[in-house]
Amino acid sequence: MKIGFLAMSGLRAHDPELCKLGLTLPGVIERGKVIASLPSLGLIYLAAVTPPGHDLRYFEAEGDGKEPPEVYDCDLVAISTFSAQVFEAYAVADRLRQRGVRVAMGGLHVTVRPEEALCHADHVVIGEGENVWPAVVAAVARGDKGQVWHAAQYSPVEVEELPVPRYDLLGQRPYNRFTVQTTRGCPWRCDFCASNVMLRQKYRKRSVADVIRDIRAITHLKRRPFIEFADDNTFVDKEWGKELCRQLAPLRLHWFTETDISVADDPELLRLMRAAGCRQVLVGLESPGQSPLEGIELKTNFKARRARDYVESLRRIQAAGITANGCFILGLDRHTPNIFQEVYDFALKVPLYDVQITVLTPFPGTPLYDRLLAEGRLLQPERWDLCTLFDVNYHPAGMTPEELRRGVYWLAERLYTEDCLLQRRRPFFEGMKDEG
Ligand code: B12
Repeated sequence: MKIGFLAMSGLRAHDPELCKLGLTLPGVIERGKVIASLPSLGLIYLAAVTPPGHDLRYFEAEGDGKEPPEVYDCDLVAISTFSAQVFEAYAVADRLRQRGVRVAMGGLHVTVRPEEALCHADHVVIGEGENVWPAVVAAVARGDKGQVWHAAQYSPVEVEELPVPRYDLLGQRPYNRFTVQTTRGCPWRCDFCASNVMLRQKYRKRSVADVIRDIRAITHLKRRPFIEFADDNTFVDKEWGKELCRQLAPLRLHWFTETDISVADDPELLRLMRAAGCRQVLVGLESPGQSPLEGIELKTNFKARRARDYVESLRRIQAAGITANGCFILGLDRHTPNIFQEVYDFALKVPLYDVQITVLTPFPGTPLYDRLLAEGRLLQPERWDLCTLFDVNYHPAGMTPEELRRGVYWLAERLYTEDCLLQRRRPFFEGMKDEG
């Protein structure tokens, strides 16, 4: 069969005022360019586990959600879904099926809304795809009728056994960065976490040798790629992290990852990360003060406990020559309209090289979604297209939706100007100069 893997690319946001701001603020434009073009790692993993004998192609539907005409030559098309683009993905699936192409859908969104997806796809996969995908392909080849597949009914995905993703299928698209996974999951279970539905298993680390093997495969396609680790929390295990860095260093690459604030506790790890080419760590701080962080995790209270040393920890990371991208969620239950000024002050106090502000977003499948639905606080339930992290779709507890929107504009207009970027970044570069 001819099998197509169709990723939905580009970023999404609907709030017109914020979109207008995004087009003008230097800090937003810069970040948008960096991440707008990343390949779908999930789909190239599926390609890697597809049984031999099929002709495989990778496609991307661009930011406008339009599929390239070549997908219609396929017998089967696998589509990966996030909530924000799922209506676009359903529309593509409908068009494909009208033209006789069979469609399989998987990914974060359909994992929690399989019945909804079954109205648009022949096959819908719940959970991690690697171990169930060969069975889906076999079923389509036999002409079986469509169904919902549960990954949990297949042997669990052993991350130590993952093959090299099929980076070679990506072709000549001008990607800024290539994604590699070193770990799956996160020990902290935040109630809003949008990766939550895939995090139900325990935290899993891959073998360092396999990670290096995958990066080498990328370097065959692009000599010095920038690597983005598509992890939820890379450096939970510090000793494993040090070994990863030691083996990365000889490759002389630059990379970015997401991790929690505890990297700052280990000076040797920070030194090895820098030497291994780490350029930035993205850390979910969520809120500058302790109180709003109380109870956001289902089992632990890690972030609330760490909040009091956030400033010092971030300074240690940046003093090691690694820029920090501090992420804040605006509109947590204990946030009042003061939060916007507090985040601004915090960002300048550290000062943070990069800051990401997003609004609390009830993604389907999260405890947050269920709670807000039960409390009658969702503005438009099931408007999945609003799950962008930028569109307000709930009643915050400590302000009105409009106050939250206005506060985000206010803060964005201050954090992302040329002046503020300079103010936040100059100390980092000066620190590097002092180091010689
Ligand atoms: C890379 C990335 C992107 C890339 C995506 C590139 C692409 N074309 O796919 C870009 C930059 C385009 C992007 C955009 C957005 N992203 Co993003 N992104 C990520 C990131 C960092 C890594 C994803 C990844 O590679 N995971 C690893 C792979 C292996 O896992 P996976 O994709 O889930 O795939 C597995 C399973 O889901 C399943 N599977 C997936 N697809 C399919 C299909 C079939 C047929 C089958 C059988 C199985 C299957 O099998 C795979 C292997 O096990 C995550 C955060 C994170 N750390 O995970 C956020 C994340 C996925 N993004 C998120 C969001 C919110 C967005 C945006 C809405 C942001 C915005 N406002 O624009 C947009 C969405 C617009 C769009 N185009 O879809 C949320 C998604 C939440 C959700 N439930 O929908 C996440 C979780 C971040 C977060 N914590 O908030 N993103």
